[in-house]
Amino acid sequence: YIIKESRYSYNYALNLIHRLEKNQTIKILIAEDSRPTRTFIKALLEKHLYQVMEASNGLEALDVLKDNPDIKLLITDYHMPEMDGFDLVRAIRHNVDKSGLVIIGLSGEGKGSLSAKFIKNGANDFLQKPFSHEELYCRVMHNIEELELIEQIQDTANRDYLTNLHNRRYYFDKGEVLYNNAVNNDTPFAVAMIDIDHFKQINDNYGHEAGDKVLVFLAEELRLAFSRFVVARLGGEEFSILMPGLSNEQAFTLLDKFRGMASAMTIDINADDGELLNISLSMGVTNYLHESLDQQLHYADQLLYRAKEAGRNMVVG
Ligand code: GH3
Ligand code: MG
Ligand code: MG
Ligand code: MG
Ligand code: MG
Repeated sequence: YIIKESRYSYNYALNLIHRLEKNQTIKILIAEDSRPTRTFIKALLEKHLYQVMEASNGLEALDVLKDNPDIKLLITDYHMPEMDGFDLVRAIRHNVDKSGLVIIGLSGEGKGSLSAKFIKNGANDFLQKPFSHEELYCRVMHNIEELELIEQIQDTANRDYLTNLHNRRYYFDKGEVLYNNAVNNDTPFAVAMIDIDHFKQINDNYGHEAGDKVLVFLAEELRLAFSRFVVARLGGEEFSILMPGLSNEQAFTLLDKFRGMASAMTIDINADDGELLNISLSMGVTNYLHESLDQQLHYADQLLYRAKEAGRNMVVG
């Protein structure tokens, strides 16, 4: 099948194989009042393993989009009853930008100016009727590839290059939303600060690369143990975890369990003599809602400092 379809392009074949491997279905919505046109486009896209949904006008399309936030691409006609293509695009762009949902406008025969208007109203691209199979596939694939590239870039911008944990930028963006939720709903919101004890000694004794290996190792353990929560590397050997919904006691229990586990871990830094490293962690945790996330983090940091003063390898909450 792939070989048959790959007459379109080598890239296209790779893209199909990739999607098959990941067992990934991409959802596309078609808003078009002409049933034959809708059915025609649907059949073509389904051949290429896209999951296709249908709407017969703009209002219906908005409903389908609301119920299916994972739709990646909308193909919309211009002339439709109830709500036309331009109004639909404008309504969508109120909330979702071009990297959130790709929109391809369909304009009728001989109406070139509609294409420009689709773009002006916020569509990513357009197709002029009548279009060939190849034209449809190329536009759809090209736009989805672009969307995936943007998603990759956004993800890279939100991650720490060494550990691949979330970075400060993501932490504070997401944290602000979670913090405001907790304030508005009067729900608990625990914030933890975690710092490796005497980390400088590891660098001094075994080299910076060994230090990096410890950071990568610990980051992976944190990611696994706290997968339900936002885990970020805020800098150096300092990590923070946002735990919405957890009381101070619940958070303390989880963190102390992790602290105990971490102190028992042996880390292979590929030392010449095969030596394995041990580390310990100090932590501060608070779920008292301060006037901002920043303030709460600052308070968690003060508790962390107390853990250091009291002898390290300890959680203070
Ligand atoms: P404490 O128990 O008081 O936290 O002592 P510490 O030595 O862990 O703390 P200190 O703040 O004195 O030193 C932190 C060290 O972390 C210093 C810095 O060189 C090192 N560091 C920061 N970022 C990185 C990194 O990305 N890789 C490595 N290998 N080291 C780093
Ligand atoms: Mg129409
Ligand atoms: Mg320090
Ligand atoms: Mg430290
Ligand atoms: Mg530190």
